[in-house]
Amino acid sequence: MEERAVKKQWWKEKVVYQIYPKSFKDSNGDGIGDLKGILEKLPYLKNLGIDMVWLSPVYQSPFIDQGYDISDYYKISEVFGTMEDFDTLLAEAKKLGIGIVMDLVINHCSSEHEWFQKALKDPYGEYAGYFYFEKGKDGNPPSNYRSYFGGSAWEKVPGTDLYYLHMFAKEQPDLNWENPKVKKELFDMINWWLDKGIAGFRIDAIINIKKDVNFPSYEPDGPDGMCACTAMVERVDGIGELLGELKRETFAKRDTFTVGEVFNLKEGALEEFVGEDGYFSSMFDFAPHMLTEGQNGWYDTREVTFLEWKKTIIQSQMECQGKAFLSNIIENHDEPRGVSRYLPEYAQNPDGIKMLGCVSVLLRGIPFIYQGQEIGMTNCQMDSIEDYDDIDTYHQYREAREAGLSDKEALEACYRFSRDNARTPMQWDAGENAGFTKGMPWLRVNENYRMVNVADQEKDPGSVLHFYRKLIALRKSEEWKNVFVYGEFLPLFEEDESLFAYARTDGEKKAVILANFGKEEMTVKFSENLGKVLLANMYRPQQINAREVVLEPCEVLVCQVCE
Ligand code: TEU
Ligand code: CA
Repeated sequence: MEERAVKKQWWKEKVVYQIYPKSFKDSNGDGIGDLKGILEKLPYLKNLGIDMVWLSPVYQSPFIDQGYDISDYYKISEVFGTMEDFDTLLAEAKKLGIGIVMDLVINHCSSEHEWFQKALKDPYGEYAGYFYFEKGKDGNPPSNYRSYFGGSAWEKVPGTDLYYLHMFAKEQPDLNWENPKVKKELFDMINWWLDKGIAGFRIDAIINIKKDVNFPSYEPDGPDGMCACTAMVERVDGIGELLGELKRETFAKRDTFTVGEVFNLKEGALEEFVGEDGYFSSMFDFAPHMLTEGQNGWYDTREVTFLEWKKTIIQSQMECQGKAFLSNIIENHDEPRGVSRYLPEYAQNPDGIKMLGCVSVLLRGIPFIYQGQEIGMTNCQMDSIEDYDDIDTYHQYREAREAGLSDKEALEACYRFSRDNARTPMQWDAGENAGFTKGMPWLRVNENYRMVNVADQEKDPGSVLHFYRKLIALRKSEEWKNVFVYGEFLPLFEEDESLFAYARTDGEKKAVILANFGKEEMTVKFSENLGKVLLANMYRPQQINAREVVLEPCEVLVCQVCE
């Protein structure tokens, strides 16, 4: 395909690391990660080759949804430290050339936010207009929307015949983006954080901010007679006006990096959202994650084949080639560990883990690495639902039990898909609590921390950690960054059911990535000559100098191709 020139922009050349502060490093022994703990680990992140760090929310919050329920946008939760701690982290990170990306949660706030408290005190007053306070219908909620966390998306306003909308928890009332006062409050807050010198924002659940204020009900999609609230989100028009205004009033005033958490994007809206002049710099490619979406929840997800997963990634790459820059992940704080999800049992070993990481990080787009991914952290088997601490996991467990699954079966679904798989404490060493805390960790440490931890992998040049360092260094190297950052993505052997292969080229140089996800060794034949080996997870000479190569199971090979 004719490759349109892709504008060079600073954030396109970066590698981003997502920190879930609550589970990263505890500095004061209360069992909860904090800002001082992150400060302590900045040299580790620098050494990994990280350029930007996205912090999941650290604002004041009652932690109903682990901080995605903000009660004061201008305050750091005392759980994580103080605003001085934040300012120190920001400054020290900057000294190391690391930008801080904050999490922007503006579809909803916490029910403890003063705006909502004022609205409850006067349900017909000014602050009720900051939310959606709607009359019920015949003693029922205004519509049959189900929230993401189960149950009606409408909650009674005490002492009235009104309900308020909450697409997430009832403690997360949706903000009314039709209200100019709400937009002004939010834009002022965003600019206040940008004025502090942060590098940008990851923007939470942003597709949800536009509502159809008639709140029509839709065909029920489950035995509860409700329909997913996304039924309205997917149908309503007009989000572009809101996002354009958001960008004009905030991000566009500076050279800000923004990455949207966008689900349910309408057909054909890619460039409007993340094209050269899009609302955001980038957005996450969630297509691979959506493959396992169950009809009713985690308990009825379907098996996904390697070929389907590979083709989904290729499709995303081809759709945005020359138009947009997606952000590529294998996991995040809402998803199970990529190693447990995307690697077949026989490949869940250091070679397979390196292979998966390599295939993801060298794609076209911005690589996001989630805390612990760089050492190959895996899902964590819990013994009972009480071992979890996540509102969505409780909800999914309930759904499974109500659908007739046993406790064991429901727990199995949680083991495969719970968000807490990604939220178990970072595994720093083989000591007590994996070196995460000297106190009682807020969430169980994965028992495999004695085998999977930073300290041991630092000492082993053949470890996953050392491989990730080399992988990131290759992507950013003077010699190859133009290829891996700005180069075209060319899928290869697309129909092969075990080989994940693609090329990256900037027209001058070309590299191929060959990954054998199969159980057997395979011979790959090329029309061009495989030359210099750029990266490998198994022994390879400096040069291949051949047009064919035999790959072991779980072997990944990156090499230059010459005509
Ligand atoms: O998630 C938004 C979102 O789309 C959710 O449906 C997500 O898929 C769900 O949480 C999966 O269990 C964002 C945050 O990433 C998530 O942690 C928050 O719970 C949610 O918004 C509400 O702020
Ligand atoms: Ca702490």
